[in-house]
Amino acid sequence: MNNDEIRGMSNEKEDSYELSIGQLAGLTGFDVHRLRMWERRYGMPRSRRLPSGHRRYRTEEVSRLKLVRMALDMKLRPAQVVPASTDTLERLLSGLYSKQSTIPGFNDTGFLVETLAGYIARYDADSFMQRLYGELSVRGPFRTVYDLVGPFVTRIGDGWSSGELSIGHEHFATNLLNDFLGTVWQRLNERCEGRVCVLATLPGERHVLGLQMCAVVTALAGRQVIYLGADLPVRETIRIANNLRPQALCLSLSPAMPKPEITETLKRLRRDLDSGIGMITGGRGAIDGLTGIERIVEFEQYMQRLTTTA
Ligand code: B12
Repeated sequence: MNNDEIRGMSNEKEDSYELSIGQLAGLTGFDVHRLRMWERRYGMPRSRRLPSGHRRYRTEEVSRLKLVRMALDMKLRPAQVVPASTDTLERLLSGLYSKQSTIPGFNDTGFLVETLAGYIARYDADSFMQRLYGELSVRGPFRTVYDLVGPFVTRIGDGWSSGELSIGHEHFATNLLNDFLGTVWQRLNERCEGRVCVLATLPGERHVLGLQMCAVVTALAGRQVIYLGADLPVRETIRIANNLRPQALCLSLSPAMPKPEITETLKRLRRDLDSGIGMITGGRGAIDGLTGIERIVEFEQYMQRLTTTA
């Protein structure tokens, strides 16, 4: 089944039970027979029946069942985990993972990303923010952005493409992340006395999460962030940058924008920016090989670039 078909099916019935058993099986990797068997045996995953007799599941079941899979992989018994609520599964898994966190190379990102996705599926903003701030206090800003927020954004994008999450979920998640990342870099920025970096996107670009992540790393590198956000006219970006004379103009580019348009606009920016101002681009829409414009893929490299050059 392709993405359009999946989306079409979930739009057939606009209520909170959005997934058919086939969709749920496809999205969680548990086969249809097992899902039916578990419902008979444990009453979960709970479904609602349409007049035709077909089952419909809440979209939250996907992240709950992904946690069930993680718990089964950790050798817990189906009777213990299949009927458990998402909260119970999170507590169980947090306990198990924290015991293992001392093992070198151990990584619990998958569990955390799934937990965050579960909060989004349930529109639970409080738990989502609490969890992110909790991780921030343990991991610090760089690792939270790099290890957690990046993979989480990808998870939300994939959830939307597969029909698991609605566009409303995606907007809900994006707005919460915007608040979180904005608060993090603004706090760091208060203490920055280093050179300025101007952060912007190109006209027409509405994706700003990459830019917000970039702002956190910029402030961590001790640079003062001047955040211009999305969709500013090029003329204005040039005027501000030439006035402020930053170390660099840093641009976040998504793949949604047409490449020829990006290339033209970047060339124009480079031509009209003072030559002493660096130009750094990042994000999946960034383009290699343009004279005087650096493309940086990883935030580690970006941090290094800002801190090792004046
Ligand atoms: C959230 C989102 C939206 C939101 C954005 C809200 C907001 N305020 O930001 C909304 C709903 C508005 C949206 C709209 C659209 N979107 Co959208 N969106 C996404 C989503 C889920 C996340 C995008 C994001 O923020 N990524 C930012 C970061 C996390 O990712 P990244 O670019 O890979 O960057 C990494 C690094 O490179 C680095 N980085 C980023 N910037 C910088 C900068 C510097 C200097 C450095 C050093 C590093 C760096 O940070 C990241 C770390 O992992 C993606 C799916 C995805 N998996 O990315 C689709 C996605 C980008 N969107 C897509 C599309 C098609 C669109 C629309 C055209 C849809 C439509 N038909 O309207 C519009 C276009 C709007 C526009 N004109 O810009 C496609 C693009 C595909 C393509 N190749 O064309 C994607 C990939 C989804 C998909 N799989 O189809 N979108």
